[in-house]
Amino acid sequence: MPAVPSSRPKVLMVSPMPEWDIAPMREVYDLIDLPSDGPVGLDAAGEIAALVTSGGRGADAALIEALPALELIAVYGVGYDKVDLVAAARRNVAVTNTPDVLTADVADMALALTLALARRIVDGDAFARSGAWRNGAMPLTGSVSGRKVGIVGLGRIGEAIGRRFAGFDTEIGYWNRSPKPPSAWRAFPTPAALAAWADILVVAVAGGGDTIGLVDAETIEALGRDGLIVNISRGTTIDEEALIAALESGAIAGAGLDVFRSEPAFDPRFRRLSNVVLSPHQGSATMATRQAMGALVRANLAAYFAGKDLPTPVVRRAL
Ligand code: 8YV
Repeated sequence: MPAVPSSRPKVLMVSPMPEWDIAPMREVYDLIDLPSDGPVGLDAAGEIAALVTSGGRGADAALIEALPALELIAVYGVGYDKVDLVAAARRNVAVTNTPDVLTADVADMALALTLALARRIVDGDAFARSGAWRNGAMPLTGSVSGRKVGIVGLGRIGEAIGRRFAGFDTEIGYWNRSPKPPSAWRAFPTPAALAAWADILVVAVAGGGDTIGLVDAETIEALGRDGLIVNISRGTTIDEEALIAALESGAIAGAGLDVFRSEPAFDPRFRRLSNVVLSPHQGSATMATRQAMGALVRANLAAYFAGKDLPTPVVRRAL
């Protein structure tokens, strides 16, 4: 018997999502996985009105152009730097993301990396496990409390990071592209000026073309030999070559990194450095947050297919 064409909306899954999102989505939509060689061989390409993608994968111009019926790109993440917004606008495609629900966990990760780095938690764990402790104490570490923390990018996540650091009796400074209302936190005119003042530089700025290499060699060197750098934003926001050079030469003391220029196959030189704490892009990766992110992706899809206002649009469709 020939297959009866389905009248359910077709949704292209560009990146995998947890089963707790897939199962309810499968009840309503025909989910189509993007083939590993791209959209070219997709039979249903002309019927796909919405796609779901991760922050890391996004949707490039070739994918957008290959889907003539596309009207919605739902990003499972707050960062939409990998979505080609120009191509999306050209085709009048709406874009949604998952802001707010991940702010707390990503901010927590910035603190976790800072503490792990300064207090050498990972080294301490290895030291205790190896039995080395029996032969003497581990070398002393550095404080976080009372230090000067500079935040690059004072958006929702940057502010949440600042609030957390305030609990550590730190002085807080920041650089932000646009001015912020006056507060007890000190504003700096450039990332380099902020780094020259700070002991710990936390990068929380959005990714994308505007911020590639924003934390450059000058900024990294300005931090100084005792300086620590923590990145929970995107690998692109720091000049990674300059960062590796500074870590190798001791121009800065260390780095806590949740993101890398190339993920997951990050630069192997990081693995050889003893002054880094590496995290495999775990900022939003808790059960509760991933469930909330998935719910928001599903809410955006549902609203789109019902013709209602999108709950968390980055870009709306022009009518
Ligand atoms: C996710 C992220 O790792 O929100 C973002 O921009 O980078 C992360 O929360 C990713 O999008 C989940 O797939």
